Amino acid sequence: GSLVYDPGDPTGSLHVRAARVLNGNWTGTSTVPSRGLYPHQWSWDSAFIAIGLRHVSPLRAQTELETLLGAQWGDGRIPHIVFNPSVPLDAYFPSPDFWRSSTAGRAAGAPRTVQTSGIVQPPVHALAVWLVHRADPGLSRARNFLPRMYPRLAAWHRYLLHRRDLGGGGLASVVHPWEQGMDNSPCWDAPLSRITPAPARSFRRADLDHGTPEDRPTDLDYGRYVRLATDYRDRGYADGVDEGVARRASVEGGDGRRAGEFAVEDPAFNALLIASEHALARIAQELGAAGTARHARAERLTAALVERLWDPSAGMFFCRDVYGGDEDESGAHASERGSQSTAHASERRSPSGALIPERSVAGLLPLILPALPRDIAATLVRTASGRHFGLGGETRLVPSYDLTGHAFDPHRYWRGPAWFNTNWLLERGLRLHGEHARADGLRAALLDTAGESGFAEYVDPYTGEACGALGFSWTAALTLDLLH
Ligand code: 9WN
Repeated sequence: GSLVYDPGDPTGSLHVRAARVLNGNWTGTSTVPSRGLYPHQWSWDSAFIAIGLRHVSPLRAQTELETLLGAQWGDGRIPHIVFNPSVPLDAYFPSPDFWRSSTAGRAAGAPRTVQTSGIVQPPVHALAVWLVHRADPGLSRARNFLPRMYPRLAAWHRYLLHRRDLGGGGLASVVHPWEQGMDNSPCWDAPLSRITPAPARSFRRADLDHGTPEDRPTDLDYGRYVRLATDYRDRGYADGVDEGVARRASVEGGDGRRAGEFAVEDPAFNALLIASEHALARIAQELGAAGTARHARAERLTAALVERLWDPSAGMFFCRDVYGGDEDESGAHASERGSQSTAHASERRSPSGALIPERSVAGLLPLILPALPRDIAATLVRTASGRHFGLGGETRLVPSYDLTGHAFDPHRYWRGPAWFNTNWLLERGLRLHGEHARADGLRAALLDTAGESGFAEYVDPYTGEACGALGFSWTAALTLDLLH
C-alpha cells in the first residue's frame, strides 16, 4: 500500500520492487509518472504504465486507460495531461488555470467535468489497449473493455490523421515540443528559434522545485513552450485551415494551412500512430469486424513515413520542419547533408518544409513497424549499433540523441540521456526484425539499469547513473513487461 511506499527501498526481487513503485504511484483511478515532479495523469506515460501494470493487475491497467480516454475531447484529441483536482495548483506548471480547457477548449469539445491540457502526446494507446486486453481476455470481455475503448481510439486516430495532417503528406504533425514527448530534443532547436519566447517573469517553473536545473530544459526553452501553448489556447485549440479560420486570432500570411507557428512531422510519433493503427485493426477483428482496411492504412502510412522522413545518407529517419526550409536555412541543411544533390535537397523542401538534420533516437523508432522495408530495417540496426548511438558497444543504453552531436549532453533530459521507454521500443523492434542477440543484450541492460538506478526517469547513457525523478512509473512498468 502507499503508506509503506519508499521508492528507494532496495529489498525484494526486481519484480517486487517494480510493482511497489507502481503501487506507490497509484491514485485510485490512474498512476502518476512520479510523486513529486509529475503529480497528475500523463497520456503516453499511462499507455506505457498500462502495458506493465497488466502483469500485476489487469483491472488496474484497464482502469488506467479508461480514466485517460474518459477525458477525451469531442474532436477526438486525447489530452496530454488529465489534472487531479485534489493537487494544489502550484504543484505543477502549466496548471489547469493556464490551459483553461473547459472555457478555451469548449469549441473543440473539451470535457466539462474534468480539467485537462489542450495538447496531445504520442498515440501509444491502441497498442496499450490491445496488450491489456490480451493479458486477461476473460476480464476484458466481462467488463466490455474493447467495445467501450474502440470508438474512442478510432476517433483519436481520425483526429490525428485529419486535423493534424498539416504538411499535407498523410502524416500527423505535432504543434508543440511537449506533444512529441521529448521536450528539449535538439530536433526542435531550429523550428523553436523562430518563436518569440514569453517573458520569464510571466510564469513560474514548478519543475525546478524538484529537478536539478542542469538536467532540465532551460528558461529560454520554457519561454518558447509557454508562448506556443498560449497562442494555441488563444486560438481555441483550433487546428489547420477550415476550423481555424473563424476563430484564430492571428494568421501568418502566405500559407493557407498555417494556423500556429510550429509544426513538425516526427518519426517516433508517427511510428507509434502506425503501430497503434495495426493494433486497432486487431481490436476490430476481435470485435467481429474486418481489420483489413486498417492494416492496409497502416501500410500506406509506413510508405508515407519512408517517403517523407527517411534520409538515406544518414541511415535513419529525420523530423520534418513543416514550416521550415525557407531562405538561407535551407542552404545550411543542404550542405550539412553533404552527399545529397542540390536537386534532391530542394525536392525535399517541397511542398512542405525541410528535414531537420539532427540524429534523435526518435529516428530509430520506426523499427517497431512490421511493414518497414527490409533494407531500411537493416540500415536502422546498423545505425543504432554505430558511433552515433553505440548499441551493444560504447553505451549501456541507447541515448536520446547522437553521442557525437554538437548538442549532446549526457545529463540534460532529452539531449543525450537514455530513457527506458525508447529503449523498450527499440528492444521490441529488434526482436520483431529477428535481431534476437541484440535484443537480448538490450533487455539485460535495461533490467540491470532500471534496478540499479532505483527506476530512474532517465540515466547517463554511458554509466547508467540516475538522473531526474526516482521511482518513475514507466521505468518500473516496462521493467515488469520485460520480466514476463
Ligand atoms: C511535459 C511525464 C512527462 C513525459 C514527457 C517528459 C516530461 C513534461 C514536463 O514528463 O514532460 O509534458 O513537465 O517536463 O518529457 O515525455 O510524458 O512523465
